[in-house]
Amino acid sequence: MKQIYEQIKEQIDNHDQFIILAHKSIDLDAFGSALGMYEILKSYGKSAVIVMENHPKNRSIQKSMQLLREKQINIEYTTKDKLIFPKEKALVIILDTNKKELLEVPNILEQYSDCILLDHHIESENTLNNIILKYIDNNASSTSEMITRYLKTLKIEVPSEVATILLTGIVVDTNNFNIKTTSKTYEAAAYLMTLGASNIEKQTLLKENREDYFTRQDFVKKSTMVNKHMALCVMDHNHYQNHQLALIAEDLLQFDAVEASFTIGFVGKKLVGISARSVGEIDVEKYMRAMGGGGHKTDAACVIHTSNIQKVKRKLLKLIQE
Ligand SMILES: [Mn+2]
Repeated sequence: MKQIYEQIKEQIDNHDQFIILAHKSIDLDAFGSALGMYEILKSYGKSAVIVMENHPKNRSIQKSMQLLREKQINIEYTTKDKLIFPKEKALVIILDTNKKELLEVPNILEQYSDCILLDHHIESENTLNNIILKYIDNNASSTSEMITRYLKTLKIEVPSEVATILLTGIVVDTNNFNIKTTSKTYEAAAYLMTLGASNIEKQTLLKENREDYFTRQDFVKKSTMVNKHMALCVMDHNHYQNHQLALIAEDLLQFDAVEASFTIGFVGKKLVGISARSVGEIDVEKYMRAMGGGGHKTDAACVIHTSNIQKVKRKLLKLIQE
């Protein structure tokens, strides 16, 4: 562990400017870890930017950014069309994904040769290669947990709002400390509390509006059991965000007998997504990998280029029956 931190430090020392890059549709785990990394770089006197989409749709991200602004915690953001750091001096730090096509800037490696990656997702054949340093910890609940451990090792103090966002990142990725949660996850959470993370603020960031809640409950109501232990929800023909699919799958896990759940819905034009969740025994990553996606045993997803949602459903049901 210490060795990997030393290797990261070496890379940081070798560069002057840093581009922090996460996956598309940035979520709280990616954003929390990006902020944590930003603080680490700041503590070394380095300048960094976090690459963000133009107008993040995720309300929790909007609220987090607003919270930082209100508390005058200055974070440098940029968008993918404004990456101006010179190639030779910049290091790209990829967080919370290891797949090229999921990156906010998929062709980043063509623009910048120096790149390191910190992630907690399982590697696959599409995992980014040609990277100076890869730190992938599948036992970590979240990238926020990994970065928090790193902060703790370095004894770096971050603003309490950043600690809150990191904690919220862990909460989201563990479905409220239910999946992928180990003693280290709680240790990371405990450390964030000592840095001033607020449970009240955390709840505020996670609050949703009533309409979204009711929409979701309608889909939960329409879900069915596909066998003794698996629930399925097929959404309508409107477009939804990945995290909306995930929330439905997570809701379904709360019910008696449900050990795994799947939500299928449109996430774009001719793009059907599946979000899969498991309480721990059933390996949903296996199913999502077979459908062209990936993730973890307990939370995985895939996206399929098609406008036929029923076909996706049939394919998934067939896989489940096998
Ligand atoms: Mn994550």
